[in-house]
Amino acid sequence: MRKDEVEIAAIERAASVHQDAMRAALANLSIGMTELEFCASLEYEMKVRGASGPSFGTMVCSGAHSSIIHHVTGPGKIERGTLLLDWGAIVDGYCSDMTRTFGVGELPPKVRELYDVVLEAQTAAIDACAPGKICAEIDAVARGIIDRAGFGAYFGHGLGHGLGLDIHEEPYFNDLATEVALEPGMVMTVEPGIYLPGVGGVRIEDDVLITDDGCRLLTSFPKDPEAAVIEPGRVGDTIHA
Ligand SMILES: [Mn+2]
Repeated sequence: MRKDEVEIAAIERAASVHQDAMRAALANLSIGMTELEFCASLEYEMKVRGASGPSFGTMVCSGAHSSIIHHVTGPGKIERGTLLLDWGAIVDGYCSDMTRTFGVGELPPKVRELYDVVLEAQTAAIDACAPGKICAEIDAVARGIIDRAGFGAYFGHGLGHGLGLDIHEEPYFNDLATEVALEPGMVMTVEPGIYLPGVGGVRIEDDVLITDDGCRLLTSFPKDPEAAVIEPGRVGDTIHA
């Protein structure tokens, strides 16, 4: 569960590859391409940057598909509106994992409402990560914010998981992890979400390293609501940091 410096460096390389690949793939995104076409483009861009493969089945969820937690990337077309992307790379045997929710042309108003709640929950949970904190309590930080916003019934999974050689490792952020404390060297995802059936979903996920006095983000892709709105055909311009 505790990664050493060599392992952490590999996870950071994987994160760098998956983020650079997304910038390249988004620059070539266009309305009407299928989820599978975008998936192939993204996985191509990861591999040309040195990934041995995606760290799990890349999720491209267009429109209402974003409300399906385990949507399988398919032949549906990418339209104007919500586009949820969950992806990661394997580099030197180690996994990265990230989710961003974009608005192609626009974030629909209801989805933008969800976005603000999910981002607040994710930010608060990351801020709470530190050695000695109980994993269930970190989960509760995010869940409490989503509950109070009225969407508790629509956050149907745990807050996150360890990652390293495997995409899902101990420990886990969920309500069962009442006796597991964070320790320096643990690498965790923080990925709250809200999914309204038939309307759309939002999930925002980053990878964090638990440090001696708190935590440090290993991923850095923009996530403010303005950065989430992308214009097909020239989206690379808006995403580049
Ligand atoms: Mn994950």
